[in-house]
This record gives sequence, C-alpha cells and structure tokens, in this order.
Amino acid sequence: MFSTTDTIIAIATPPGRGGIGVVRLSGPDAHAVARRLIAHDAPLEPRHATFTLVRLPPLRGFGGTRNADTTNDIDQVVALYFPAPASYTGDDVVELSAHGSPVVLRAIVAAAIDRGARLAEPGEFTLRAFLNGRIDLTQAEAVADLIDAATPLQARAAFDQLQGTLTRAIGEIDAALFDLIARLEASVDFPEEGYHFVEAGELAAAIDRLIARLGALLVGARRGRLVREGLQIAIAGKPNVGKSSVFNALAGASRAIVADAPGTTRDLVTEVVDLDGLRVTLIDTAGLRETGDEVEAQGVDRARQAQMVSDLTLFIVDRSQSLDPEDLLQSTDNKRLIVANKADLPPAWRRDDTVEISAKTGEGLDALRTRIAQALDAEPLADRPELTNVRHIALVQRAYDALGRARAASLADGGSLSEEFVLADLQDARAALEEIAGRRAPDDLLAHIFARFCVGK
Ligand SMILES: Nc1nc2c(ncn2[C@@H]2O[C@H](COP(=O)(O)OP(=O)(O)OP(=O)(O)O)[C@@H](O)[C@H]2O)c(=O)[nH]1
Ligand SMILES: [Mg+2]
Repeated sequence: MFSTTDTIIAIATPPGRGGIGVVRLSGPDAHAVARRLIAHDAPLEPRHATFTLVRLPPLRGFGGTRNADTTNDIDQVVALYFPAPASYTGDDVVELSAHGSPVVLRAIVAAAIDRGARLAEPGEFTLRAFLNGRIDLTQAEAVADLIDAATPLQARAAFDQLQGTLTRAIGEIDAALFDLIARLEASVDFPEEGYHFVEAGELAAAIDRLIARLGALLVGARRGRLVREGLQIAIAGKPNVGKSSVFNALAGASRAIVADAPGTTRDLVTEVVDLDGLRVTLIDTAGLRETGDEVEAQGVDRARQAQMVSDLTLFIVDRSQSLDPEDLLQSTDNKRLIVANKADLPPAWRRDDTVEISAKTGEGLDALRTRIAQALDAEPLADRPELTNVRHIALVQRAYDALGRARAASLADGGSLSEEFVLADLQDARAALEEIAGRRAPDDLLAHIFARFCVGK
C-alpha cells in the first residue's frame, strides 16, 4: 500500500467551483507527466511560476478538435515545479493552478492518468512526506488537524505541532533517555571491570527528571484534548420555551426554525461554533413532552439521547410562564445549566440557580457563554497546549508509567538483576516515545491516521 515509486495525482483544492483550482502531481515522473499536459516547450524551471496552457488531445465532451494539429487547449494554468527533495512530499512535485472548474480539473487529472500517473489516496501526499522523512508522524497529524480546525485556538495548536514543538519536546526527552540507557547498558555489560557508568542514586535522579518532564506534558493534556476535540452541548427543555432561539443566538445564525407553535423542532439540529476559543457542537432538540405524534415522539427520544452523550445540557425554561419544579426533572443526570429564557418579558418567578437571558434581545448571552466555559471547566484556554491528540497522550502516559516502574526498580536492592529490570522499563518508555513520532509506527496505524485526510492533501 505504501508505494512511493509511482507518480500520484489529485485535485488539491476543495470540491466545487472557485477562483483557482490546483492539481498536484508527486513522484518520479511528475515533471515528465506535467510536460505532456502543457503547451510550454522547455523543461519547467524549478520554483518559478510558468504561465502556460493545458493542451490535451481531443477530449470527448470538450468540442472535439478545434486546432488543426488535433490538440485542444482547455485552460490557462500556472505551473510550478518543485524538484526533490525540496518539496512538500520530498518527491518531484508539480502543481498546476487552473481556473477552479471541476470539469477542467477532472479533465487534467484524467489526462495525467492516461500518461502514467495514478490517482492519489486520501492523505497520500502527506504520507509520502512522512515516508520520505520530511515530517514526522505528529506533524502529519497536525496537517489534518490544521485543516479541520474550527477555532483560531485549534488552528494555532495544530500549527505549533506542525512547526515541530511537540517533536522537539519528545525528542529531547528521548535523547536523554537514550543516553541513560547507553550508560546503564555499559555498566551491565562490563560489571567485571567494577566500573560504574551510572550510580544508583544518580540513576533514580535522572529518571525523576524525565518523569517530571513527561508529567508536565500530561498536565496540559486534558485541556489539550478539549482544544483539539471540542465538546458537545445539548439544548433541551419543554416545547416552546425558546430552545431553537437560544441555539440560533449562540450559533450567530438562523439555523433552526423558530415558531410560536409548540413542537416545532422535531429532529436534532447541530452546528459547530467557536465558544471562547473552544470548538463546541451545539445540538438543538425537540421539546420534551408526552405526545401521540409518532414523529415528534421519535424527536423526544433523540432529545434524551443527545443529552446523555453531551458534555453539558443547557436546560431552557420560560421565565415568563409559571414553573413546575417537575419540569426540571426532565433533564438527565449529566452536567447541566438551567437557563431562564424570555427575560425581556415580565417574570413569573425567580430562582438563584439559573442564568437569565433573552434569546430575543441578546441580553445575558455573554454571561451565558462565561457560565458555559466555567461549567465545562475550560476557562484558561488562551495558551496553546502541546499535547492535544489522544494517541500522543496515551503514549506519553505509557512512557510515564514505564519510567515510574524503572524508578522503583532502580531503588530496589537487586544488584545487576534490578539493573536489567530498569533497562527493560527504560526501553519500554523509549518505544512509546518513538511511536509518537512514528519511528516505530506499524502500517495499520499509518493507514488509520492517513485515512482521515482528504484526497489531495
Ligand atoms: N419574548 C421572547 N420570545 C421568545 C424568546 N425566545 C423565544 N421566543 C419566542 O418563543 C417562541 C418559541 O421559540 P422557539 O425557539 O421555537 O422555541 P423551542 O423551545 O425551540 O420550541 P419547540 O421546538 O417547539 O420545542 C417563538 O415565538 C419565539 O419567537 C425570548 O427571549 N423572548
Ligand atoms: Mg425548537
């Protein structure tokens, strides 16, 4: 599956129409294939923009032969050639920027395939960058995260990782670990010389320092995961209390239908929003009530499920109508905030444990956002965490645990036997750290990671 000897091609810009559409070729024949697609006669000059025409043989559906020499010019393009190894993938790369017409872009791809290129798999350009040693696995994962980012904070955390902050942090710990292992191996291998390359006390202290560094990474991990993965918030309550109105107000757009009649919302409506830097998926739900209407009943079921899987429920009540305490029991056990909506109308009651807002006037919305961030314990999100990805967190944790065992073994009075134990645990920790950068990543892990990418990346 991981061949790097053939030449791949894909449309690199998003599907649909746009001002510009880019087709990217990578592989040993990228330059040769590109030259057979364009009118420009000379070889492409590396890293120079060449304005030329895409010239193809007569194409079905492209009006047959227009020129006497049986070729067909289909678009103007700017061609860019990046010779190996100084390219995104580390292979020869050619990018053709055409007009963003799906028809033209597909014709270019089809013609390139005719000339020996192969359609790229999702993420295959980035996979090649990894296999060619241009980037490590955490950086490849950062590319996908950056493209997926929904908030500026997510984008910055991903870009830091792409720039190698995590690679460096892990690399330094790995190097210190390597040094320690080498010295310990020397004293195990040459015990008869009576030469101690590392004293027991020094060994424990050195392991402690490594544990502290991994521990510091893990401290930020919970927030890091929050930044990367975001959270889900369900908006629930009785019919007509203004759930969809609150949803729209938080989403900053009229996504869900709002109407006077109770039972308006029946299905789940979701929207991803940036809430103080946090990626939040808001879920609007059907009003909770007993109903004979089968469709609405299904909606109510979904509303209950949405509450159960969410990190927080905004339980909306109407402050202008009398409140039945029973209503509040409709909310499931998980974390919730009671939101008293329609605060612009004369109040029918008042409670201390609610956040008062008016979805209609926008009053109280900022306070609600703050309360949400507090409820999610996500307040200080301003700085960029280093560890955001569950895969990395699990491996750092594994290394941390292995070092804990190594430390205990180093203090046990077992002579050379305990040194062997210490060594085994230190090797374990190293293996975990190396898997983060992908130095020991099995093929199925790579396949899993790169399947997340879009084609053309
Ligand atoms: N005065 C006032 N009216 C509101 C406010 N929020 C919502 N409404 C009105 O209340 C009615 C119901 O609003 P929706 O947002 O559709 O309520 P819902 O809870 O989603 O209703 P269902 O989907 O039927 O369960 C509409 O007529 C809204 O205009 C508010 O803050 N103040
Ligand atoms: Mg609704």
